[in-house]
Amino acid sequence: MKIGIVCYPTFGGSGVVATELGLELSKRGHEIHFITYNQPVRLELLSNNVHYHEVTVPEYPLFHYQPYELALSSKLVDMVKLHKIEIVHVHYAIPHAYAAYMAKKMLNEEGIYLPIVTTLHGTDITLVGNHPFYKPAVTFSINKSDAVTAVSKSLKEDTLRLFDVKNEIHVVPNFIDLEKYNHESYTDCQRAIMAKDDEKIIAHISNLRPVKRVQDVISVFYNIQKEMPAKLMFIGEGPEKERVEMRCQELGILDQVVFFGKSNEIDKILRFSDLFLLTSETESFGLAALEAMASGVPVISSNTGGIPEVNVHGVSGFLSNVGDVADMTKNALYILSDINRLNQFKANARKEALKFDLHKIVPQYEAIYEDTLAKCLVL
Ligand code: GMT
Repeated sequence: MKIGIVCYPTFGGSGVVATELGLELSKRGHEIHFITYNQPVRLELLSNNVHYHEVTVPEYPLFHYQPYELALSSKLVDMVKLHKIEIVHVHYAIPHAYAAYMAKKMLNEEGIYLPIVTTLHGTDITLVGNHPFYKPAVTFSINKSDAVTAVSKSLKEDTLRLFDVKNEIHVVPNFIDLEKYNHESYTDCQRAIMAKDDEKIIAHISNLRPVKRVQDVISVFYNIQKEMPAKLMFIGEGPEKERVEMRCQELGILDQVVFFGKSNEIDKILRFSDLFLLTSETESFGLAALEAMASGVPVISSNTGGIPEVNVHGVSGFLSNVGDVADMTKNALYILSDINRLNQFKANARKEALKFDLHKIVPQYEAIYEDTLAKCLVL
């Protein structure tokens, strides 16, 4: 199949999933066309089967806001015609599903039918999409898609509760390339760069938006390091970073926290981590928790949204109510304080991650594309 993929090209989870999906589909023989405003961060190599088409929005003094949707829908029309793209898969409803629908209508005028698959990722439904400014357009775009998927059961339920959706929503969970997190080649001397032998390594990865409640990460880590030597690997950039740095300084733990910024070496950092913290207010899936689990890192998380579908309480880690720092600390210390118990949780985490093996999940998307194309041919 010739498949167009529209996504945010950033470090956010939806962009990562879209990129990994495109790469795996290309290995499975499909021709993939990424259409977005930058080359996706995890898309290192382009090949015969993987193409990238940049959407540019020309500056004009009259524009107070640059009309990205307009540029995207025009680019989609051009690329579909030029490369004979058969189906477009958009990740994150805003504004991608809307722009794809406009492209579809334009192509219809020329007798070309373009099926659209929309994947809902989380904040496009639970935070931003639900805002009255966007809700009518998001509802419309979901209902006009030829197929809709959500990355967890919880997100499907949220979508049905918050929007007047007429379409069926298929749950296709996020996935992981387990090979990438199989770290036989990394040596212990690389651990020494991050921490001393007796220090436990705690990790957090996010885009540091308020929804991630990163101050809770700092509070839990502060409590842990009072009980045992520990270091915090803090990975990501975002609006909360400065406040986090200031708080670490106030608490006197700045030298125990390593700020990595945006990193392409997450797998290496996770390889040596003992515990992963995900304290979000809301989280439709929690891809970062799955990446940690695939690396054999147990997860201490909040029990919100789709996280319980990934992190299994008492098996791969523990779940606590949002903001319950005391319970998160108790659970973290329970895992970290006994080496046999820690090793058991590490093994469990890796085992739970196997459920999300990309070889099991990617064929589900292929089946949706095939069904959608077949359905559209009949129309
Ligand atoms: O919240 C983020 O970190 C970014 C956001 C995105 O769309 O880029 O993540 C959402 O999609 C991810 C991939 O499906 C999910 O793993 C995240 O849980 C989800 N974030 C939220 O729901 C807050």
